[in-house]
Formats: sequence, C-alpha cells, structure tokens
Amino acid sequence: FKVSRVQTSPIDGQKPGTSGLRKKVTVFKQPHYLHNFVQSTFDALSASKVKGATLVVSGDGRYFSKDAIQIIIQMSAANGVRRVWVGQNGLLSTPAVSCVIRERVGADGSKATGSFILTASHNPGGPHEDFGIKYNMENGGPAPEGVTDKIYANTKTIKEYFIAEDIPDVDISVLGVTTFRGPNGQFDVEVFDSATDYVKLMKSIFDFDAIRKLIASPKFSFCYDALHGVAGAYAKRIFVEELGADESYLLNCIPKEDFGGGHPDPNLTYAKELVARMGLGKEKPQNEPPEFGAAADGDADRNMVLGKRFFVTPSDSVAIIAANAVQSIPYFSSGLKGVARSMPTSAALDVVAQHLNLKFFEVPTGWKFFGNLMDAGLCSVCGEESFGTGSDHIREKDGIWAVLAWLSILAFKNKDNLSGGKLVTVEDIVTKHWATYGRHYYTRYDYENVDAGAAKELMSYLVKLQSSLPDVNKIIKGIRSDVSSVVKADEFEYKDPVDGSISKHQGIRYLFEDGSRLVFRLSGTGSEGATIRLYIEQYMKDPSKTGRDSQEALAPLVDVALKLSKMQAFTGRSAPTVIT
Ligand code: VG1
Ligand code: CO
Repeated sequence: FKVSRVQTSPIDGQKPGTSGLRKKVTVFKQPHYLHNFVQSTFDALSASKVKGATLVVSGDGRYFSKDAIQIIIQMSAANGVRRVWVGQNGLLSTPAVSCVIRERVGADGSKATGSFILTASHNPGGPHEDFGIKYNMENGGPAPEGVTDKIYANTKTIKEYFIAEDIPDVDISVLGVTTFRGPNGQFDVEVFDSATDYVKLMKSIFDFDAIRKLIASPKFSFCYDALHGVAGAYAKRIFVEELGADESYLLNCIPKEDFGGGHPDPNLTYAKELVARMGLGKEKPQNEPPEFGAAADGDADRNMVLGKRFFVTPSDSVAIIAANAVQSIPYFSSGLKGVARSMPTSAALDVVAQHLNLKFFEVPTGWKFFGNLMDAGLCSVCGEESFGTGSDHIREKDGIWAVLAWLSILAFKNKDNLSGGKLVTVEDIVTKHWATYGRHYYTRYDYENVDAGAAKELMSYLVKLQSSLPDVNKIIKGIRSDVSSVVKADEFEYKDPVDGSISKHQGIRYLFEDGSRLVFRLSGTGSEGATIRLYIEQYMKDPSKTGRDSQEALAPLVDVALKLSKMQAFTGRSAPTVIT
C-alpha cells in the first residue's frame, strides 16, 4: 500500500469527556472528523506505542462502527502500526478489550499496547443517534487525563493526517489474518474470536462448577437482558454454553447496530422488558418472576442486578460484593487489597471497608481514576452508582463480571440448601446486609439535554451559595424543618495518591450532619446540550428503619435539593428526564 498525507484543519469540540469522544453519527460522518481524532491520538502517544505496535480496534457494534474500523485500519497502516486485532464482526465489549490488551498473545508472541474502542456506551445507536471513540492504554484502562488533554490539544492544531487509502475493506466477519505490504514493511489485520480470551479470564476468577450447580437447581431461575448490545455475544457463551442456563433465560442477546431502537442503558426506566419480567413493572407479569435478573449497557461494562420484585442499587451492589468476595469468589480468596468508589456513589462501601478494615479510596467519576490504584496494588473491588462495578482483573468496569460475582454469592449462600431448604434470595442477601451495616437510601435525578448556559449558571449559583453555610441552613430550614443541617460544602477535588495528579471541579457537594449528601455534577458523556446529575443520599443505621420505599424516604431531601438549587428556575424543567 501507499501512504497518503492528507491536508486537514482543526474541528471544534473534539474534547474527550468522561469516557472518550461521543457525538451524533452525523457529526462523526463529516469529512475528516474521525480522521482528525485518530491522528491526534496517534500523535499524543509515544512513538513506540505506534510504530511497530499492535493495536486492538473494535467496539459495541453500533451503527458506523464497521466504516470506522476500516478507516482506523487504513490510518494505522499509514502511521506505521505493525498489526491491528479486530474482534469478529468488529465486536468486543469494553471489558473484553481491556482483557485482550492485558491477556492475549498473538501466534508470534505479540502483545497489544493499546486500543481504539468504538462505543457510545449506554447512548442509543443508529444513523441519527450516537457514536463514540476512546483510546485505552497498555494496562487495559482508559487513557488518563494527561493523554486525553494532549489528544484534545492536537485536535486544535492538526494540519495533516496519514492514511493508506488503497488498503481494501478487510472482511471482519471471517476469522484469520490478512497481510499487506507498505513502504515500511508488513502490516497485518487479524480477526479473532470476540469471546475466547474473556471467557478464559472469567473461568480463572470464578468457581464455574459452583455457579453451574446453582443454575441447575429447580429452585433457581434467571434472566439476562443484553438490551441488544454487545453483551449478548458473551452471555450466550458464558451463561448458556459454560454454565448450562436455558437459552430462554436470555433476552435481547443478539447485538444490533441500533440496539433495536432502544436505549441500551440498564436501569429501571430503559430495561423495560426485564423489569416487567422481574415483577417490577406496573403490570403483574404473566409468569412467576425469576429469582435473579440482570442487564447490561451497549458496551457491556455496566450492569443492573435485580432479585424477584427487588431492585439492588449499584452502590449497594458493590458494597455487597466487597463484603462477600473473599468467601464466594476464588480470585479474592487471599483477601482484598482495598476498595474504591466514585465520589457520587453512596457510602455503603465505606461502611464495609471500615468493618473489614480495608483500604478505602474515593475518586472522581469515571473509571480511569481506579486504574492507578489497581496498578499500584491498592484496590481489588470498585464501583460507581451509575451501574458500574468491577475489579482489578482488568481496568474497566465489567457488566458480566458483576453478574458472575452475584451468581457466586448466591451459589455460596445456597451451597447447602439446593437439595433441601429454602433458597436464600437476592432480597434476603440485601436486607441482611442492611441489618448489619445500615442502609444508604439513594437516588439520582438526571436532567438531560438542558441548555448548556443554564446548566453552568446553576452550578456557579451552587458554588456561590457555599460561601455561607449559615445562609444555606437558613434556606434549608425554610424548605423543610425535618432535614438535618449542612456541616460542610465544597467542590470535590482529587489528588491521585499514586501519581500526585490533581483533578478539580469534580462535583458540588453538600454534606449534612446526619451523613446525608447532596451532590450536583455536569455529565461528561452526553452528546448534546448539558446533562445535570443530582445525587441524593441518606444513611439509616437503625435496622428497624431500613425497609422503607426509597423515593418516600428521600422525599424531604429531594425537596430541599430542588428548591435550594432553583432547579426549575434555571432549567425550566419541572421533572427530571430519568430517575434511577
Ligand atoms: C457517566 C457515569 C459515570 C461513568 C461514565 C462512563 O458519566 O456517571 O459514572 O463512568 O458515564 O460510563 P457522566 O460524566 O455522564 O456522569 V459508560 O458505561 O458510558 O462508559
Ligand atoms: Co458502558
């Protein structure tokens, strides 16, 4: 092949957010748009990570992925990359990419040093919906801010990019290696099986025999909803082929470019079919709900865990996994190195860390902050309130791992009563956890696609308000006399304990005397306007008061949050877009 040098000029707005660059497909299809970002990424990496390197290129299979993969292949060749590994049909879940970077060894001993992941995660897909791209590093984790800042700076000065336009489209539906010759030697594209490496890793972490016994028990039933995302490619292999689950347990497990027109976000609003089956919908389901239900987002790094007529909050889920990991999951049998959560995630994990005397870290939103802790051997299990849970087996959150962790806990708790006795259910496990550690009532309100100026004004108003706590408390008492007082308010700032880097403006916090919290943040993953997230939390230690409905228990704090922030006045919205 020949290498062409193409003249280009900077395009506005290519700043990577919480997890890469996410925009409408129509934006990505503009001339040079993807090319500029890919070249800016190559130019932000050290030469050894490009010249002669092995890169993974794949994603959640959303619309425009196939075109993007061919473009990235041509640009990789032109930039001197030695080989590109592509999951069959361009499919690799985000956690599987992380696994492939860390674990896969090519036939000639080659190892990948990075990856372009093509996904907009939980955002809808299709010609008029979202596309996204992000770069992951050699440790399998998202590029840290130092690198994404460099990428962004490059997008603002770019003048040219390199591409090998005469490389024909590679058939990514067929396994095998295609070889090309260029000015600097050989270039290979290898299409490999999307699931093999990941399945192998999961089998090395969990006791598959124990889970198989649970699934085989007539007392147990299960439903997994991939929401037409890439998780389907793994669910069949793991749950059905490896663990013997009935195929009817799988819902929406065939990956689709447009996620069947849905919103591939595993929560009570968007995972409608699963929610109905689990008996959590408005209508009573036709059949008795399964004992266990779970869902994933488009790129399969998120998870939602449900019991029969029972919702497990993601903040509780990570706390419960941490509390039970050592007994239930072989990978952790020698103990946890530490645990971590993102700032807006509830403090349920903190309480477990205190009880078990574990190292504990609170990091800003986004998985990239956990990676440093894990690389330094400080953290084994971590999670976010946004349906993200994971461990140091890779450097991304991992939706299927979380489900296997729950299945392991269920298998362990039921190991003696599968033949006789009553099944210990998801609800039993959670309520027992609350009785031991107390309960963190928790909810998140999202205001999506709000006017960006208005969102900024609301945030500055909240920061200004923080200068006088007596005034804040006066306002609060005027709204509700039954909530406690604010004792501290700030903008969250994080100093990475490993590399000392500082991340500022990571969310506005109001901390109350009784442990309650209000947090306000702007999303960094939206593709249009601004999204305001409001996180509301209240701790209840008294075991006789842990069984309330969460929206009802939190109503006074919600009232305070909305009025204190003048949400409606600033945004014109009388209700949030989504409540989780
Ligand atoms: C959201 C979540 C955050 C998560 C991020 C990426 O970010 O709040 O917890 O890490 O999405 O997840 P933001 O900036 O919109 O709040 V995914 O599954 O979209 O890669
Ligand atoms: Co995701």
